Amino acid sequence: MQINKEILQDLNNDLLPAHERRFNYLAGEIDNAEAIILKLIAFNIAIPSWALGTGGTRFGRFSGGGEPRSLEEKIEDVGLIHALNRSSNSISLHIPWDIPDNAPSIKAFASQLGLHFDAVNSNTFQDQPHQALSYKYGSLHHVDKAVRQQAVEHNIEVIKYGVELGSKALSVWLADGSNFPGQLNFRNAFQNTFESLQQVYAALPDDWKIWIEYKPYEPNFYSTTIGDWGQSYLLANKLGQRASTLVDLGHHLPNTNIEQIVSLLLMEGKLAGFHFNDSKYGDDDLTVGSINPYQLFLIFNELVEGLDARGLNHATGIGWMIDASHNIKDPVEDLLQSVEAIKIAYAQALLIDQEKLKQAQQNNDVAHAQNILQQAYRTDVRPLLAEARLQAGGALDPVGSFRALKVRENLIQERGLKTVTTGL
Ligand SMILES: [Mn+2]
Repeated sequence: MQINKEILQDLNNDLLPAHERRFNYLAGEIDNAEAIILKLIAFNIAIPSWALGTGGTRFGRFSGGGEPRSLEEKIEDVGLIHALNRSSNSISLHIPWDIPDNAPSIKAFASQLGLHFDAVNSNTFQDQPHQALSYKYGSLHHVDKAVRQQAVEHNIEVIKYGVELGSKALSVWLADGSNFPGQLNFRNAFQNTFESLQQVYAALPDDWKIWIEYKPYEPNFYSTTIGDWGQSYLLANKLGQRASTLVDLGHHLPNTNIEQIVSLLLMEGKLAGFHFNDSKYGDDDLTVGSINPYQLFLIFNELVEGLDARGLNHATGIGWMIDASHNIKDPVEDLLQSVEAIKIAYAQALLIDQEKLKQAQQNNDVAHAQNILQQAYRTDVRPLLAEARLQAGGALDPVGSFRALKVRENLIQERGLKTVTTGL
C-alpha cells in the first residue's frame, strides 16, 4: 500500500491551527528556529530491514499481522514510514536474511519510494542451510582457518550485494567470544579476527567503509572478542583509514558513559555511526528514548559539538541507523516513535548555546554549565519537528496518521494475519 497524499493533507489540515499556535510560540522563544528546521529536514535515520517484523525473544514470538513477506514488502514498509515522517529515506539490509536476487529492480523500486540503501550487514552469528562449516565456536576469530575463510568470503559476498545496491559501507557485528574461562586464548582470538578483517578490508571498494560494532556479552557470557570500544578502536586503527567504530547504544555495560566514548571517537575520526535503541538492563533493543532520553540528549550534545568542531555535515558526516526489536508494539509505530525521539534529542542539542557553555567550562562555573544543558533539554521542541515534517511533505502526527489511515489493517488485508518476516 502507499499513503494517500490527499487524505494525509486533510489529516494535517485538521491539526494545523493547534500546530501553528504551538510553533509560533516556540519560534518566538528561540532565535534559530529556521536554521534548526532546515537541519531537521536534512537529517534522516536509516531503517534496518530486520526491524519491520515483530521481534522475538528466545521464549517466543508473537506476530502482529501484515508483516512483510519479502524484501520488496520490507522496502514498501520503509516507504510508508518515510512518507509519514520524511526522515527515513534509507534501508539497511541484512544478508542473508534479505538477499537482493534482482538488484537493479530492487534498487529501482526503492528509488520510486524516495529510498536508497544504507550500510549492508553481514551475519556470521548463525549457521545457514547448506553452509559447509559451523559458526558454533565463532567466525572471524575461529581456531580453524577454514571457518575463518568461510566467514571472510561471506563478508566479501555481502560487499558485492551492497555494491549492486549502491551501499557504501559494510557493518560487521560478531558474536565471537567464549562462554567459559579457559575456552579461548584471547590474544589468538583477537589476532585471528584482525587477520580476517584485513582480508575483508582489502576487498572493500575505494569509496567504501567498514564499521566495526562491539558488544560486551550475549550470546557469549564470559568474553566477547570485540567486547568494547577499545577493542573495536584498536582493530579499526590497525586496519586503516576506512575502518571505524560503530556504537550501538545497547552494547554497553550498565551506566557506561556513552557520550564520553562518542566524544573521543569523533575527535579521532573513528566514529562510524550509530545503532540507536534504548535499554534498561542490557541489549534490550527498546524504542529509542523510551527509557533514558536524557542520555540520548547528552550523546547528541557531543555529536553536534564534535561534528561542528571537525566541520562535518550533521546529516552525512557519520552513519545514523536504528537497531531495535519490537516484541509487543506495531513495528512501524515503534520505528516512527524511535525516529521522533532521535530527532527530538538532535533538535534539543541544536538549541544548546555552545559559546556560553564553553565560557562556563572555562570559568569552572559548574552550575551554569548544567543550566545551559538543561535549558535546552527541557525545551519542548516537538513543534519544530512537526514544522519540519510539514515543510517536507510529511505528517504533522505520524503515528496518529498511521492509525487514521488504517495502514496496519490494510497491510493485514494484503498480506494476511499470520505472516512472519525473516530475522530473529
Ligand atoms: Mn547493532
